[in-house]
Amino acid sequence: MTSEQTFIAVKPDGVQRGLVGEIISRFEKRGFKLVAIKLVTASKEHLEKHYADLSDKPFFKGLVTYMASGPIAAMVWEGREVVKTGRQLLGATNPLASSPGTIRGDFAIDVGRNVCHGSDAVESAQKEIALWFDKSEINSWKQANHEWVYE
Ligand code: YYY
Ligand code: MG
Repeated sequence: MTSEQTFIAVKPDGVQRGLVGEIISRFEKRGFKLVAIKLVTASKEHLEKHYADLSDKPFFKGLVTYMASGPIAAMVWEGREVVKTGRQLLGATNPLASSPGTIRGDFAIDVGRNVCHGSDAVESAQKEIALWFDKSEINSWKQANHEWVYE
C-alpha cells in the first residue's frame, strides 16, 4: 500500500527562517510524493480546530497565537507508511530531545518554536488534510521515479 497520506506543515517560524525548501527536500529525497502544497495564514478559529485535542493544555493559547502569527506552508505527502515515517523525519516534539539528523533536531531548540507539524496517525492525518485542503487541491499523479523508490 503506497497511497497513505499525511499532513505536514512548516510553521510560521520555519517559514520565517527560510526552512521551507529544506523541509520539502527531506521528504522528496526520502522518496515521498508531494500531492498538495500552499502557503496559508490561518485564522485562530482554524487553528483551534486543528489543535482541538490540546484545548485544555496550558500552552494552547500561546500555540494558537504563534501558529496564527504568519504564513504556514501546508502540504500533503503520500507514500508507504508516510504518517509514521514523516514523524520520524520531523523528530521529537521537544527539539532538545530530537536526534540530530531530524528536522527539529537540526533546526530547533524550543518546543514552542519547533518549526514543523506532522500528523500523528492515519486517522488524524485524514482529518487534518480535510481541514486544510479542499479535495480539488489534492493532486493525483505518478512519480517518474516510483519504480526506483519502490521494488
Ligand atoms: O505532534 P507534535 O507537534 O509533535 O506535538 P503535540 O503534542 O501534538 O503538540 C502540538 C504542539 O504544541 C507542539 O508541536 C508544540 C506545542 N507544545 C508546546 O508548546 N509545549 C508543550 N509542552 C507541548 C507541545
Ligand atoms: Mg500533534
